[in-house]
Amino acid sequence: MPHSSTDTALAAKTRLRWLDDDAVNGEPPADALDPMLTPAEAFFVRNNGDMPAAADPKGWRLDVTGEVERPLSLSVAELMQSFPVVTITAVLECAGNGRAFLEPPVSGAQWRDGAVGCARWTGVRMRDLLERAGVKPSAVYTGHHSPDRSLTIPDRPALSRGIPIAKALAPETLVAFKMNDAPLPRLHGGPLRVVVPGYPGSAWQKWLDRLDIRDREHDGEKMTGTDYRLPVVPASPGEPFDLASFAVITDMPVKSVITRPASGFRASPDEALTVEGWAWSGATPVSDVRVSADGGATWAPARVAEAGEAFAWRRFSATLRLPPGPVALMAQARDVAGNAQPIDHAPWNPRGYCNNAVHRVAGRVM
Ligand SMILES: Nc1nc2c(c(=O)[nH]1)N[C@H]1C(S)=C(S)[C@@H](COP(=O)(O)O)O[C@H]1N2
Ligand SMILES: [Mo]
Repeated sequence: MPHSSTDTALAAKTRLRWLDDDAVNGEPPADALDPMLTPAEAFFVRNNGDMPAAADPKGWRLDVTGEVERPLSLSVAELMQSFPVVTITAVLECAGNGRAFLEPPVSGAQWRDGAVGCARWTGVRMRDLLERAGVKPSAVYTGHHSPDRSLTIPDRPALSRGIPIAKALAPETLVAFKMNDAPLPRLHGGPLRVVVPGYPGSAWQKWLDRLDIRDREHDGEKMTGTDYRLPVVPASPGEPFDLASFAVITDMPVKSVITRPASGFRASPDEALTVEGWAWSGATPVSDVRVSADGGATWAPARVAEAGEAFAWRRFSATLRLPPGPVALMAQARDVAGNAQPIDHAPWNPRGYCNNAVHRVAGRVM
């Protein structure tokens, strides 16, 4: 890994492949995503800049500022004691997951399939904080702030994003201090991070120390230009594009990942092969999943576990009998609005976001 750190938290990330990047960025292989709750050693890490030095949760404060009647300043202990504590199981996916498969390629962290995970997030509702502060009618957006800094431009924030006020007030949006029932690790934003189920990972600000309420769409670091924005009309590689036609990504597309068998598997023609994995989406629920072992010529419906929590991923599995030879397994999920994962290519965009093309796992029946 590029970070010759003795940091035990990094060393414990045994399933991550570290990307060639100055910031700490790493993802697991798809088969490491097999458990319902992604274990710490396999949960991807995405940093846009440096990381705050080991933060002492005792000294940490969260300020609520901007378009509110009563600005707040709370310690982590006060936050935990002053509001109802809730736990939500939700998928966290980086908008750049799958970027490595875009054609033609685009620059940026070359995530393959693993910049996604599912965890139990425990914290307080952002809504409760904002009700305590008294949101003014002028409020339209949040601005999230944290102390991590850009690695290239001194003193500039690494990232400062926000969400529409309606999502900030939605019951699933949290300021979290636990992940999978353990104190939120520093690598994942401890002591406090934003949890915005259904939104791209960039909205899930880590090391949150200020929640600023804005009277316009937030214009913090990586909120403008092509950053975490998609063209609302199709874009073509090499052609000029009009920034005015780009909109902030506020929803993640339907997607799935095959976690079993693992890439490079060997199976016997005498035994049925079970193909399993996870399907998830943003605001529009998953409806069904189908699998193919012949490049999409034929498909078999997968069994999909009943919907549990709205933003958790759902298990799918299908049992196939395959003749000897090389196989490429594919899974295609669809949402209740009829949007299906593209078989070959998701719409190209200049920054390579939201590539939800089907996942392929190659192996051999012999
Ligand atoms: N302060 C801060 N928060 C951040 C980031 C960052 O660079 N700095 N990266 C964001 C992005 S782009 C993603 S995908 C998620 C990744 O969360 P994780 O590292 O816990 O997996 O954190 C988000 N929150
Ligand atoms: Mo991200």
